[in-house]
Amino acid sequence: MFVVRWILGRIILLLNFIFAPKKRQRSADDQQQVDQKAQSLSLYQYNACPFCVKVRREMRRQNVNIHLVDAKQESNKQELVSEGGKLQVPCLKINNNGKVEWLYESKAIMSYLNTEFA
Ligand SMILES: N[C@@H](CCC(=O)N[C@@H](CS)C(=O)NCC(=O)O)C(=O)O
Repeated sequence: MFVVRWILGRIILLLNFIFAPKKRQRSADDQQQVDQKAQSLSLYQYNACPFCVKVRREMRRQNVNIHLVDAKQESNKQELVSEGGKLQVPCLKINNNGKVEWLYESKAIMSYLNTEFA
């Protein structure tokens, strides 16, 4: 089972690489604003999880550089469970001027990115 999942994960990563979406273009000023806004966000994720790949593709589409946190690493995993509430990726950590919100579900995260950055 582990091997099958590993192989499927590599196939997803390969397809994602080959069919990478086109990055949205902005003026340098607009991009700087987007980059600044994105500093308040972190995406807890696994590299080969299909739901995480979907969100990362949306990030690329929107040209938003969000800090990626590997939730396989024990300390990150513990932080996600204790502060977010459960071990599920992708999860977007949103820091609203010190008020932290944990957004689960790939669809909800993609819709958040669309609303905030489109
Ligand atoms: N409905 C969720 C599904 C997310 C999901 O199933 N994530 C899996 C990884 S692909 C997970 O977090 N599993 C928990 C674990 O690995 O312990 C979404 O769309 O984000």
